[in-house]
Amino acid sequence: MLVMKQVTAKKIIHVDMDCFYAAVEMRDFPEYQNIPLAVGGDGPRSVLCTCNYQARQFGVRSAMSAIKAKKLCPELTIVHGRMAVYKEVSDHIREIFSRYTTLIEPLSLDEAFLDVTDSNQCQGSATLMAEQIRADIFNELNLTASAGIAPNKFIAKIASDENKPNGQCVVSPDKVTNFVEQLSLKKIPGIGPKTFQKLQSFGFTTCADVRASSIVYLTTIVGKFATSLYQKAHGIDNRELEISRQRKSLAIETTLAADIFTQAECLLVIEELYPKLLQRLEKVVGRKIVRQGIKLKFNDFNQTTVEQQSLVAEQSSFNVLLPKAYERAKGRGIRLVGLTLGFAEEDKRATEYQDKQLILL
Ligand code: TTP
Ligand code: MG
Repeated sequence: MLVMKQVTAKKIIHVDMDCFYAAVEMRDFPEYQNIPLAVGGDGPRSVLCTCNYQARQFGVRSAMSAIKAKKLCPELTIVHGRMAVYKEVSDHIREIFSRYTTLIEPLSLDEAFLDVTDSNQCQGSATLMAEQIRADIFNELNLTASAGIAPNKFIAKIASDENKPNGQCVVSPDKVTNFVEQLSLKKIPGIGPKTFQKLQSFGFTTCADVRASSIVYLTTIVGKFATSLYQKAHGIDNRELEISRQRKSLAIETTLAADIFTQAECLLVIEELYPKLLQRLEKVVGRKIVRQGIKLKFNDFNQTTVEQQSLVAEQSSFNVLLPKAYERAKGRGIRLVGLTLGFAEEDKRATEYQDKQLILL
């Protein structure tokens, strides 16, 4: 007798806070509430972390230079971030998530995937759970969040952006095809402006275009990324949640007050950064270093990284990596210097969510 195993679709919620840092500032300082506001440095060379929706109406965006933002929106107020407060809010939203499921994959301070497939809350309705989570966040923290509800992480993440701010979007399994067909390839994680341009030059703009093609042909354009792209265009994403996302690297960097042009100046910056890197490393417990690297950003905003295998964080090795990175400057000024360490992958069950995970083992 043939036994059919019924495969039920997963229920994934992606929650993402609305203009997170800026929203916290508006909440805590009412004078910021009705004005275009950004969080970041306000020096001539600094970039914005984020901005509120009023500022976005002027075209201001995250990661934009303060200068450009001010040009677009002269009345923009830029305030410094308060990381400790954002971290506290983040801990609180994670506690809210944990009321609905133990399967949580935080992506950053303000966003996380939740797998609620087996959760009994809200009669098992992921849509209602997302509404309830957003209501909890609003009632307890006076902040708004948006959510995407879908059968996999890829669709849930894109869906959470659809009805931002303070909205949610449900893509049920039978709606996945419709949802992806109209989707611009720009929205697929991993497709940056350059790859998008390239795909467009070959006539691919939406997922529908990719669906009509083949992996073999796509490989000639985007190489190894073709299979993943083809699957995504079909709404397929079989990735499980990574329950304890481990830090893969540690980095410290500094944007310089003025561009520098010589290796000697870079060495001085490394000397300054290195003790700070060690300070941060002290807080990373029990991780094995496997790589160290140096990053330079040039005054045309292009950047380069040079890495080497390493088991320790040696300042002398950073110095050794410098000439190779420096020669790529080809006369351009250097506006940022960064040091990075890469860690070995470890047992995924090891960290933050260990206590909750015991139930799952
Ligand atoms: P995002 O969720 O990307 O942005 P957001 O929450 O500000 O806005 P949205 O409503 O579109 O979700 O990032 C979350 C926070 O992370 C953001 O408030 C500030 C910080 N951040 C940076 O510091 N630098 C960056 O380049 C980005 C994109 C975010
Ligand atoms: Mg956000």
